[in-house]
Amino acid sequence: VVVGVRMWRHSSEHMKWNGTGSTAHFQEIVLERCYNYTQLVQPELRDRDCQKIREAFRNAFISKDPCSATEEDYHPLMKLVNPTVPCDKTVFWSKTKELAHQYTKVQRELFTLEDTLLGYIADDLNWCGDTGSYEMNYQSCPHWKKDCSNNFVSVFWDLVSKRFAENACGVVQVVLNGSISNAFDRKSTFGRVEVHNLNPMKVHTLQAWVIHDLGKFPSDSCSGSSINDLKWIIMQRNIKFTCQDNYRDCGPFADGRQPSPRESMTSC
Ligand code: N1C
Repeated sequence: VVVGVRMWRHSSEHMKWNGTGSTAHFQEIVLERCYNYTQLVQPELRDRDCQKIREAFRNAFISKDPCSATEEDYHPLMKLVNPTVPCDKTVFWSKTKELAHQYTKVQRELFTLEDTLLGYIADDLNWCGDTGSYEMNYQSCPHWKKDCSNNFVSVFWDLVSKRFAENACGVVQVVLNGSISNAFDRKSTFGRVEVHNLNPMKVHTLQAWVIHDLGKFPSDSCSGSSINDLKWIIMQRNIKFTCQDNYRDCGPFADGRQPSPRESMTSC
């Protein structure tokens, strides 16, 4: 009887939510990434218990209403993994994920959140369960906008982003996208969570890099109003702010004169 009821529940709840379902083989991926990270990427973490981490991750959301996630659900998992990024080595990003990851791949001593254990494990994965079931829901998960913002994936990223920012120290960097109109967005995880959780007692400078796609005209820069917003928030928090554009002006001069080929070669 019990089996029958569960099968019926399953098929009728097929497309309950508007977001993508849990990533296939979620448990195996979590375990494999954990081993990979703790043994190869950061062997200093070699004594972490990956089975325990996988279990704590699963227990955070399994059998629970996927729209009632809280930070507390993740506390047992957070206890197993504390963030350990050395001072001056933290890199935040917003709408520049690939670029920031390429940067830390070359500058091996720098860390984005995905270069820390929990970020590495969860990157690009999706997960949710269902009330009264021990299974994950591979069909659909809540969409943060169309269903609920307190879903387990959003709550996870907000929490790990908060901890990542709280633990930063020294000079911290952020890679922002100069090819969109608001390089700094107050509603992004960076603008909403990380900026406000930097500890001014530990972080003395935020260094922003505004990078635009090669060949595209830049839509925002260090002198734009969104970066000015960021500068203002940071300075009010008693943290020093610096900003660097990668954009070198190869267009006409301010008076409209076109640069000579020689001028474009030397000034671009
Ligand atoms: O909203 P964002 O960027 O500004 O978030 C990026 C910011 C980074 O500095 C990270 O430390 O917040 C942290 N972070 C992640 O590391 C991360 N990995 C994957 C935040 N979100 C992360 N994701 C997923 O991408 C997550 O589902 C979230 O909603 C998006 C945010 O990407 P964004 O808007 O480009």
